[in-house]
Amino acid sequence: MSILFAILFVLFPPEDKIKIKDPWMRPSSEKMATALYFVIENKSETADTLYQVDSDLAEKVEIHETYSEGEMMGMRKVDYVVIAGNNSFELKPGAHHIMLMKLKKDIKDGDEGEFVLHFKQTGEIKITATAKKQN
Ligand SMILES: [Cu+2]
Repeated sequence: MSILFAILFVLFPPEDKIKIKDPWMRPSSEKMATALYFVIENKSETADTLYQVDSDLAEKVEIHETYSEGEMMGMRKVDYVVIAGNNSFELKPGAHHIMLMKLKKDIKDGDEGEFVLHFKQTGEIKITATAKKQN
């Protein structure tokens, strides 16, 4: 790191515009699916968009929403979620979630998993989620 850059970094630390709170996932088994949840806080004036999530835990990772049609509840893939400026967005059971499909290994209560969240404005954010049974 150059000295100039180091000085600039101290004077103007990068702002934490997007914060991820309370990431957790449900325990599950190899080859099965599970879901990841967290709260996205957007501290900036500008809206941001989560459009991709990467994980080594599963062969396929998608952003899902839950919907109801009459008595039927289902879930489906969405391309992104938008977090409005100065607002937060909660991924939670019965609502939006990150779907992990075809797990490469068992996820037991207390296990941790790393994820990379991709935002249009903020770029990449790495998080660690802990597996726990629903509270
Ligand atoms: Cu789903």
